[in-house]
Amino acid sequence: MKWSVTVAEIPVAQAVGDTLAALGVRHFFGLIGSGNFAVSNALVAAGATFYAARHEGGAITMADAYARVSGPGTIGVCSVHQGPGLTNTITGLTEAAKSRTPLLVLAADTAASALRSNFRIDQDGLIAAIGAIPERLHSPASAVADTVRAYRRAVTERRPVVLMLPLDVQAEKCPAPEGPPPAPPSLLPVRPAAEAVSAATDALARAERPLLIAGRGAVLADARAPLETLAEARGALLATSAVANGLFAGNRWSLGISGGFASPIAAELIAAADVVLGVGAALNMWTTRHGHLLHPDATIIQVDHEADAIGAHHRVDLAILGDAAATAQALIEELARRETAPSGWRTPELAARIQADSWRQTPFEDAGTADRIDPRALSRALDTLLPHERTVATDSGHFMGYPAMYLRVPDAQGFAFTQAFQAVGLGLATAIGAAIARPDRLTVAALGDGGALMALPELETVARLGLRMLIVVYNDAAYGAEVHHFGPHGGSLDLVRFPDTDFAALGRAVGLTAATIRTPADLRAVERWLAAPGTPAMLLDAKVVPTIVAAWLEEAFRGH
Ligand SMILES: Cc1ncc(C[n+]2csc(CCOP(=O)(O)OP(=O)(O)O)c2C)c(N)n1
Ligand SMILES: [Mg+2]
Repeated sequence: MKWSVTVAEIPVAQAVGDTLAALGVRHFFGLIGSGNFAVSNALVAAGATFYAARHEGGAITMADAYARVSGPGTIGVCSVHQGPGLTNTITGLTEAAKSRTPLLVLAADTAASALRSNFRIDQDGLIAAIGAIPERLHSPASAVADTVRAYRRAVTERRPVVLMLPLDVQAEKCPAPEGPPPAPPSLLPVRPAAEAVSAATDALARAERPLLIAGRGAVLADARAPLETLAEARGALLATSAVANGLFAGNRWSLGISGGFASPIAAELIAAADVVLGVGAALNMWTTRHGHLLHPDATIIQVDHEADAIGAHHRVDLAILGDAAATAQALIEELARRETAPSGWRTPELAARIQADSWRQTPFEDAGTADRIDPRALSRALDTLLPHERTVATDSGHFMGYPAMYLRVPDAQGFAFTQAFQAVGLGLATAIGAAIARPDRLTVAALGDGGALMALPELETVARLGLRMLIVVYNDAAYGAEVHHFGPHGGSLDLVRFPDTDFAALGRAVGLTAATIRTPADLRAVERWLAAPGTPAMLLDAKVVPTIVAAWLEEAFRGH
């Protein structure tokens, strides 16, 4: 029996779309098939903007980067067809799971009874296997509650959640929700235990050369201000993991990135620290150069809001379980209570050395020729040419250190680094999601030729969406990382070298502005482009010297 006389009914897909819009979803990414057509249209009808990718592998990473660059409080949303639509997201979804990005994937699913559907796979099992959370619309009656629960888990657990939308449930109607859905509870950050704060303050108070290394946990906790105050109170220097690059931009005591990308002066000072406070940073092999960057006698304090992260990669002498910002605040208060004076490390001479010896000032022998540009010279010239208000998104590969080292960013949201899964090919989609999150900034997509070719369909997306973007392809016509990995051992490199690709022609074919860069003088094309706002995004096919081997990569291969 039906109560339809008094209870209005709406399609389940509409209930899902209305609920998500009411929860605050304003932008979403995806690729439309029959299974997600209705729900995506419902979300658009409810006020959200949809961005169509040309491959789900792009759509998922766009949503991931959109969430990262928008900052705490915003989740990424991606809508896909069942079966292959979902399997196409798996690499980018794994990246998001490893990076703990709050993300909601709306994935159609076959009806429970459609045992022989071509599209049928165990979607729940697949999603669980990569560390994301499978959720499900269980019935028309629970559709709104199921949607709210999936959204809430993505926000509070900071993980990608895949909400399965079975076609048979979608085909039904459900009662129209009465009033807006309940907002997820706002959870206050976890304060650390007093004993842990006291022990850490003891160590910090004794330090002569204290150093603070902040990671993504610090970015997510919005901890810049309390961390800078804490560092000032103790006269500490500041550094970040690669993914948190930019967090302390503009602070004269910031050394930039700790790890393989660290400048010589940064590496020297990081190694000199006698107390290292890692905050929301895994202190993994990349940040510590396989543990060799930090002094063997340094006292290591690690702050994380998850017990599992503490000591996972590096020796830890003192652990503090707590939110990055709340812990910084507690340490500030305890230092003040004890009236601890700053260490003597911050001298004007040291500040001058830090400013004078960054990567941009460190000399190198320019290996450029008449038809090949040195990737360092290219990166340094771009840093000078491009507006400071920028977002730098990088792909994976040998080239990736150059943009991280030479291209300054205005803040942590200005650096989009989807590298937790070390997958090649996510860079362009990362840049697209970033550009949509921050249209006020110029987005720089730094790609290798291998990664650019993996992401090729999304060049069309950049042009179609009219994004303000400079795509820089560091083109060595090779999987350079593999060339430099195996070349020194005398292995055949035939499988990892390719004929040169004309990326400028590929860019023009989809409507982008494009230029081939062989010498620094060719970068005048970028100046002309910058001077003509409103022209389509630009692609640079930079023919780079293929023989230079980045020190960070050599070190990673050696394991020290
Ligand atoms: C999806 C994926 N496939 C393969 C690899 C192995 N891999 C690491 S770097 C690299 C080469 C990337 O080439 P390119 O984008 O041109 O950058 P380059 O190293 O030449 O600077 C490959 C194939 C990977 N990390 N991820
Ligand atoms: Mg290459």
